[in-house]
Amino acid sequence: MGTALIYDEEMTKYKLLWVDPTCKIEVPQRLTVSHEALVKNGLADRCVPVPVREATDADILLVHSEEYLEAVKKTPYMTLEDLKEFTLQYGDVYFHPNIYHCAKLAAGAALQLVDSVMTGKVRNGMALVRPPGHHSMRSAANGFCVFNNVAIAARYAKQKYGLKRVLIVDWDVHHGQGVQYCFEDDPSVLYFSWHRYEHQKFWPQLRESDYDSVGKDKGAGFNINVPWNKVGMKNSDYLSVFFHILLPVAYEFCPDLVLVCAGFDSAIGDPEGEMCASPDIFAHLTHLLMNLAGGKLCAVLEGGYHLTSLAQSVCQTVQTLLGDPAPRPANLDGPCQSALESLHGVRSAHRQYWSCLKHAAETPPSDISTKRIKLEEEVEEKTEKAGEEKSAEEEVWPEPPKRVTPPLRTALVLPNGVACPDRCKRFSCSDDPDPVRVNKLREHFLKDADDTDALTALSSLIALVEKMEKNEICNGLALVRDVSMAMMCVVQHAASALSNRVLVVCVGDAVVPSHSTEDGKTLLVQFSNKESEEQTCKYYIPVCLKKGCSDVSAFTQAALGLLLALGYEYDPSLVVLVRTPDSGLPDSVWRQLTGLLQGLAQGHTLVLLQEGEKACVGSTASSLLGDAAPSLGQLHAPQMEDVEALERLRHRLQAHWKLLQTTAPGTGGGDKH
Ligand code: Q9C
Ligand code: ZN
Repeated sequence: MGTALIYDEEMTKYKLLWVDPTCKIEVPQRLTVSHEALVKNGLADRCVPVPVREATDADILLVHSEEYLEAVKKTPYMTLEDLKEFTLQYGDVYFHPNIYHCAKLAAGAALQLVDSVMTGKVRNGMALVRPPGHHSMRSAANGFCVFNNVAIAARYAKQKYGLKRVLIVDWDVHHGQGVQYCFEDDPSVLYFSWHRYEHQKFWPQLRESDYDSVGKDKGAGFNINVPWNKVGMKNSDYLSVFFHILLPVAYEFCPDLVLVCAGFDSAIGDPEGEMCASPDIFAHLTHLLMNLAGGKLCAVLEGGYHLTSLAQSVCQTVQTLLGDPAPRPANLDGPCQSALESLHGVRSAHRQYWSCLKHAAETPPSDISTKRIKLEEEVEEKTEKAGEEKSAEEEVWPEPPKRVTPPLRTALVLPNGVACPDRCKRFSCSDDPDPVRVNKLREHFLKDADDTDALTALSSLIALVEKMEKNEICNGLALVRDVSMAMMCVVQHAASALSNRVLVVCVGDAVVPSHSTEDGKTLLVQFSNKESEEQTCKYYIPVCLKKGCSDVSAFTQAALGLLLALGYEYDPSLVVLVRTPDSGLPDSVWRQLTGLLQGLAQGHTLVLLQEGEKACVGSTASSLLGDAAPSLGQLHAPQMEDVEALERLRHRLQAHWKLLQTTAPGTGGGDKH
C-alpha cells in the first residue's frame, strides 16, 4: 500500500500580471521547487503517480454557488483590465486567464487523491496544487484561493463513499474561514485549524476565527479554532496543541478519512506566518495523524511562501507518508505563555462537547476578554517598532538532516518453533555470541547458569539493540521467557552509553526496573490497575487506571495527553515497549500505541512480549512495519475516577515536564480539583 503523489506542471501556468504587494508571494515556483525537492530526494520516485483531472461543475457545486461558478468561468476570456476589475470584488486574490483551468485541476487533484485512497489503490497521499483552496467561500474567491479544494473533497468523499465522519486538519498558518463556513453546522465534518490571529489583528481579521467559534446548531463542537496570539510559535507549541486538543478529540471523533489542509506557511522562514517551527515538525504532525481512519490520509497543499522552507516541509511530509521514521524531535522546551493561554481557551470552550476535555478548566470569559483588550494595545506598539527592522533580516535555520532509513525495518527474536511473520527478519546472534557479554549476562541475569536458551535470547536481544543504535535495523520484537528480566537487561545495556536515553513503557504490572531511573537515563512509564505510592522521582511514572488497561477511552487519554507528551519532551534514543499477558489492553489499542510511539527515537522501538503471547506477534510486527492500526471506534467518556487520577498526575508532573502543561500560570485558569 503506497503513497500517491499528484502533481501537474499545468498548475504552474498562471501568475500575477500586475503590481500587488499582497499577492506577489503566491508564485508558480512554489510548486516547481516543492516538486523538484521531492525528485532530488528520491521521494517522488517512491510514490505512486496519480494524474490530475478537472473537477466537474457538479463537483464544484458541492461547495460553491452556481452564480460564482458562472462568473469564474468567464475569466479566461477577460482582458487584463477586466481581470483586474473582477479581482477587486474579492480580498487578497488575483485572477489570470488560466487560473480557472488550474483551479479546476487543483480541486480535481484533491478528488483524485480521495478516490485513490478510498478505493485502496494507495494508503495515503499528497497533492501539490495551485491555486490553494481553504479561504475560498461559497460565492467568493479569497486569499489566493478560487475553489475550496479540501471542502469539495470532503463533500465528495461523503457522497461517493458514504463516509460518516471526515476530519479536516488545517495546519496552514491562516484560518481557513471558507472551510469553517462550509461545515459550521455539520457534525459529520470536524474542522480543526490553528492560525496566526494576534487578537484579531492578523488577516483575515475575523471575530469568528477565535476559539469561541465552536460550530453551530448540530455542528456545535465540530469546529475547533486555535488562535495564535503571538508570532514565533515553535515546535513545542504545535505539539502541545496536538497532544492536548487535536489528538484526543480526533480519537474520540473516530474519522473515516483525514484530509489535511497542508499549508506550510506555519514553518520557520515564512514571511506570512513569522512562526519558528522547523520543517521537520511536519514529519511529526503527519505521523501523529497516520493511524487515524485506518491510515487514510490525504494532504492537499495550501500556503507556504518561503521557497526553501516550503520545499523542506513538503519533503518531510511526503517522506513520513511513505513510512520512513521521523527524525528526533529536538529542543522541545515546552509551550510559551501565549500558546498556553490559547490552549486553555480552546479546551475550556470545547469541554462541553468532548468527553476527553470535560475535565479542562473553565475560564470566566470576562477574564480573557479584558486580557485581550490590554494585550491589543501592547501588540500595536510592538508591531510598529518591529516592522522596519524585521523585514530586512532573513530567518536562518539548518537544513533538516537527510533521513537515513535503516536497510532492515523489523527484526524478531523468537523461540524455536515460532514462525516469523512476512516482511520481517528472524534475528539471532547464536552464530557469533560475544563471550565477554555472555559471561556478564550469565552473572547478572541468570539463576541457572547453564540455561543456554535464555542466554541466547538475551544475547540476541542485546545484539538487536546494538544494531538499532547503529541504525542498521529500525525496530524489533522479542518473545522472551521473562519480560522483567529482558527489560532490565536492555535498560542496563542501553544506559551504559553516555548519551543514551531509554523510554520504557510497560503496559500491565510486570516488575519494572524502577531503580534504574535515578540518573535520568531511563524514563519509565507503567500502566496498571495497581495503586502505588506517590512517586517523587521525575523518571518513574506509574499510571494507575481503575480497570487497568481494558478501558479504551481512559487508556487512550493517558497515552495521548500524558505518555506522548512525556515521550516527546524526554526525546529518547530508544523506546522499549512491554506488555504483560494479563494487561487487558485490547489489540487495537496496542497497535495504536505501537504506531504512535514510533514517532520517537527515529522509530527505534523494541517490543518485548512474554513467551506465551505468540498470537500477538503478527499484529505487533505489522504495526512495527508501519501498517496503520485499526480504528478504536468512537470513544465514550472514561470513568470519572480515572480522569481525575490522570489529571492529578498531569498536574503534579507538569512542574518537571513542560509539555504536560495545558494552562498558563497566572491566568486564573487552574484545573478543577
Ligand atoms: N501580509 C494561503 O495561505 N494576505 N493564503 C496577505 C499580506 C493574504 C494566504 C497579506 C494571505 C493569503 C492559502
Ligand atoms: Zn496560509
